[in-house]
Amino acid sequence: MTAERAPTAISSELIATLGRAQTVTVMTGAGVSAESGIATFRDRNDGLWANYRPEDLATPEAFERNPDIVWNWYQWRREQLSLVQPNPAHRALAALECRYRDFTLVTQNVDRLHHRAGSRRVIELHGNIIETICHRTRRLIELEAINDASFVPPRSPYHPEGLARPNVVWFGEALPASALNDATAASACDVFISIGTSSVVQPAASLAVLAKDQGAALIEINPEATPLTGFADFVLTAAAGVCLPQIVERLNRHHPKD
Ligand code: BV8
Repeated sequence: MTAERAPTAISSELIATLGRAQTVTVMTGAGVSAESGIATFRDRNDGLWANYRPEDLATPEAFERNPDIVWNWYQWRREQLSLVQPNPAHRALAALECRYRDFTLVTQNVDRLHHRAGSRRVIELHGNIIETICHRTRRLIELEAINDASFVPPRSPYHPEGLARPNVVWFGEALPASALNDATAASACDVFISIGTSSVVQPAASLAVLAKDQGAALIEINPEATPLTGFADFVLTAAAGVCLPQIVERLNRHHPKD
């Protein structure tokens, strides 16, 4: 456990950097959904799933071995999602998008809370758990159309041995080429803000360093230090739901939208 880091203030230089930026790219991880009550990947799994590590469940091998256990884990996560709302961090990012002609939100999260908060230009690097696909053909499945409760997971209508699975990218699976290409292109920006990610999962974690190598000012927002902290130009040791609304408020005050 890293030592408790004192919260850092939002400097006027950070606000000025965002105020004069033309292109802004944001990368979010599970920490942005933490204040909605969604456990992060590196939080301990509670209750029902306490004996499992996400890395052991979010893989094609785990699904081949125990499709019912993996399916039920995602059903539990979908249920958790149906009970929560976007938090002030999600809403602040939707407001930030309106300030810039060229703003891209790249997320590792699969919960679609950015969409529910009103963000429009969202690149989902790891898919989403709202949609269901056939694990053999990868065709989208309308779950309602096949909700045959006698099978867990439901059988796919598209392949005799097909099973329903969430439309996420599992560890060991390739990211959607179009999403990765668009996110890589968006790393060429004036400011890159990395929020609520442990910066461990690849290739997502390399985008922040790529942005910095191309001349972007790099901001990290996270209550804890990560492998990215040493590269960042600005480090905000804070919860996203606390500091993002403050950033938006100060930008609107000192750099009103033209
Ligand atoms: C691939 C969907 C290749 C599933 C997820 C180098 C290059 C390429 C690959 C690798 C590589 N090294 C290793 C790999 C393999 C692997 C990998 O990265 N492993 C890690 C564990 C080392 N990568 C892959 O397998 C990727 N695929 O590379 O394929 C390939 C190419 C061709 C053909 C075949 C294969 C696929 C990775 C995608 C995995 N899927 N999600 C699901 O969700 O069920 S990743 C999963 O982790 C989530 O999406 C999550 O978002 C993501 C990253 O974690 P974080 O978001 O950072 O969450 P975490 O809990 O770790 O951290 C939360 C942070 O928030 C903390 O820092 C905390 O301090 C902070 N926080 C807490 N509260 C707050 C907060 N911050 C702000 N405010 C708060 N209130």
